[in-house]
Parts: sequence; C-alpha cells; structure tokens
Amino acid sequence: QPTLKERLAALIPQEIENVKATRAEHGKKSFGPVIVDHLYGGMRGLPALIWDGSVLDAEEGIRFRGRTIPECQQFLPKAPGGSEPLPEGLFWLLLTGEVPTQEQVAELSKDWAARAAIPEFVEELLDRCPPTLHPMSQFSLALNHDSAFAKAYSQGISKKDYWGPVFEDSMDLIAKLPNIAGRIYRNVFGQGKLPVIDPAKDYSHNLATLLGFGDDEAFVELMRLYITIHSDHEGGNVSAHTGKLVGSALSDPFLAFGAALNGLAGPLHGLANQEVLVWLRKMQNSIGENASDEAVREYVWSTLKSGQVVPGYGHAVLRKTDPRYMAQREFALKRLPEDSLFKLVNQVYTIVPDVLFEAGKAKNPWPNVDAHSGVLLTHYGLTQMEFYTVLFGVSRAFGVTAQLIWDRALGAPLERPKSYSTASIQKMFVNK
Ligand code: NMX
Ligand code: MLT
Repeated sequence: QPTLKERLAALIPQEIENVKATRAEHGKKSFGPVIVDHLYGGMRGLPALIWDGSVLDAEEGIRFRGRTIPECQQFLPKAPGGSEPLPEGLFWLLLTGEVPTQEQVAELSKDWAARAAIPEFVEELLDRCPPTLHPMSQFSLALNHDSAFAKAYSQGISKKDYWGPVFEDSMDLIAKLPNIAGRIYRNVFGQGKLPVIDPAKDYSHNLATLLGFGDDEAFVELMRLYITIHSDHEGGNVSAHTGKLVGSALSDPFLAFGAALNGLAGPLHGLANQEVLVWLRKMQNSIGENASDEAVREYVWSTLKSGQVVPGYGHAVLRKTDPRYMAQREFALKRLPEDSLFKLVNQVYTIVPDVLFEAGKAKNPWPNVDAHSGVLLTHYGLTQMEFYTVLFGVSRAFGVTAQLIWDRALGAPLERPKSYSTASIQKMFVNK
C-alpha cells in the first residue's frame, strides 16, 4: 500500500493539469461585483481563495473533501475498540481526498511518533518561560525549528520540487506538537514530569498521555474527535488564511503555522473556547449554580449591554448551529449527560439564540464549535481553560499544513491584494 507521500506524488501532476484546465476554461469569468463594503467589512463573503481540503456551507457547516462530520465519523478508520475517527485518517483525507486503510493510518501514527521528539533548545526555551506567559504565546514561540524547506531553498531547490520538503516539515511539525503542548501544560500548571511518546499508540493517545490523561479511554476518544473536527474550516478563517498568506512568501511551515497560531490566539477566533469557560464560570459566580432560565437570560443581556460579545455564539459564515457543536453535544449526551456544566451549556443553548435574535445585531445567533469544547475537557479533569486554545492549535495544524503542501505543489503565488484609501474611493465614485 502506498504511503501518504507516494500517494501525493501520484496525485499532484493530475491536479496541476486540472487547475490549468480550470483556469483555461473559467479563468476570466466573474463571481460578481466587488463592492466598497467588502473593503470596509472584513471582506466577508468575498470570493478570494482556493482550498480543496474543506468547504463551509452557511447552512450545513463544514465538509472535509466533500464529507460531513457524521460521514467522517462513519468512514474514517478508528482505533481498535474506539468509535471516533483517528485524526491521522482526516489528515490523509484532507491531503488526498481519499479514505485511507487501517494500515495506512497505522503507518502514519508510527511515522509521527518517530518524529515526535523536540530539540533540546525548544525544551529549554519552554522551561524558561514564566508560567504567567499565556500558553498560546509559548506555543507559537516554540515552533522555531530547522526547516527542510528553508534549507532546500537556500540550496537552490527548483520550484516544482517545493512540496517535498514542505511535506517533510509539515509531518515534523504535526508530530512535534504533542510534545510542545504537553510540556507547556506541565510547566504552566505544574502537572509533573513529561512522559515519553509510545510509538505503538496513535497520535491522540500519545497527546492524551503527555497531558496526563492517557489512561482515560474516554478522554483519548475525545481527543480523536476534537482534533478531527477542529482541523480545518475552509481557507478563509483567520488561522488558515494567515498560514496560507505567510506561506505564500515561502516562509517555511514552522513560521507560517506560528503566524496562524497567533491569529488563533485572538478572542474572536480560537481563544473563544477559553472565553466561553471564563464566561460560564463568571455567570455561575454571579447568579449561582442551577439558576433559573430567567436569571440566565438576564445575565446574557447584561453581557450584551456592557458591550461584550457572548463567546461561542455567532459566526462569520455559518447561519445555523455549527455541526462541530452538535458532534460535541452528541459526545456529551452519550458520555456525560448528568454533568452539571453540560446542563448549563444546554440551558444557555436554549436561551442565547433568542436573546441575540432579539438584540438584532448578530447575523448568526447560533452556537459555534467553541461553545461546547471546554465543558468536555473540564469534565475529564482538564480544567485549565487558558490551555484550551493550544488544543485547538494542535488540531488546526492539520488543515494549515495540508493547505501549505498543496499551495507549494500547485505553485500558488505570493498573496498580494490591493488596498485603497477612503480618499481614493471617494474620488473614484464621485458623481456615480
Ligand atoms: N455576541 C454579541 N454580539 C455579537 C455576537 C455575539 N456572539 N456575534 C456577533 N455579534 C455582533 C458583532 O459584534 C457585530 O456588532 P457591531 O455591528 O456592533 O460591530 C454584529 O453583531 C454583526 O456581526 P456579524 O456580522 O454577525 O458577525 P461577524 O462576522 O462580524 O463576526 C464572530 C463573527 C464569530 C467574530 C462574532 O459572531 C463573535 O464575536 N462571536 C463571539 C466570539 C466567538 O465565539 N468567536 C469564535 C468563532 C469560531 N472560532 O472558533 O473562530
Ligand atoms: C474556525 O474554525 O476557523 C472558525 O469557525 C472560524 C471561521 O471559520 O471563520
């Protein structure tokens, strides 16, 4: 059976031809007008990027290479005795559009485990970080690494071969993230010495072990689901787009992903998973546990009236409940239906959309992925909410690197859109 790299090597020439043909036939066709509001409005809805790995539909949610989350849960290989998809399979799917065999996935687990060690200087760097430095800042700092791509570039590698060392860097990067994340977790939250990776275990199992939860099969399954659903969300979200943009300057995958992580660390993006837990805890402190619907509603209104957003709700593209929220909700219903925080998350779900709708500003009053992830982690004992976005970051590496590999394989050019000044817009449309 071919390895992932062999499979990619076979697919890339076909895809180069496919893109050429698509551009020859449709290259000069228009998507419609660009209007001035696109420039001022965060480019919402502006067609601007190509990424085949995943596509987001406003009503239906994400599809990874055409497959919904329930389909991925059904078709992707699982660990023996497990019921959640292995993220190794998702990475294969993102890169090739194909569902790998159980053996191919096992080979990928082994390959990542073999690449997992981090350089000593990174260990020292992390050990010297004060625990007060946010885990996400430590995470992006630790990504400094010798890059096969940067080395090959300095030695004059031909453009058509870029994807090979970018693939190797991406594999190294993904493989090393559990050790980096585990070290940060243990340093910051004083959880004892870091154990070593077991080459016989899958990626999520090893990550769980490094965090101290490897003996809890339910937590390991949660990690498999968590990484799968957080991996990618088409090309336009802040982290995926940042990775693509920085990669387009031929910055190596470690630099490009570091930049992506810095975007993920913002409260309107990945940090929202931390913000949700902070907000829920503040609510409990303010109105008590087992509060009435009326008290919760009042609290939501007080958040809005103080000019803050309700974290975990709304989305730039989605207009329905995020299927990633639903996948986590189903996991909770199956495994922790009596958890008191889960009950609060459910109660909030019945109240916030109505309030946001009544407030009349948010285009999407429904919950996104971040509204549900913290309660699951908390249930299993990972209660340090400042760490939650690091786990989102480990997962997002799968999508960002898959995109970097394909961008270099297809010869994607430097990204350089045009910016305008308000004065130039006023001049352009005078008397029109
Ligand atoms: N609570 C309060 N106000 C909101 C919310 C919310 N959850 N969502 C949107 N709005 C407001 C938004 O701030 C804006 O107000 P203003 O006109 O005063 O600037 C208005 O509604 C229109 O915004 P939208 O067009 O609906 O949303 P946009 O595409 O600009 O932003 C988010 C999308 C996700 C940034 C926004 O919904 C939000 O801030 N949500 C809370 C933070 C969050 O959960 N982020 C995580 C998203 C998922 N992820 O992982 O990245
Ligand atoms: C994501 O997963 O990247 C978020 O849902 C944000 C987005 O898609 O814009």
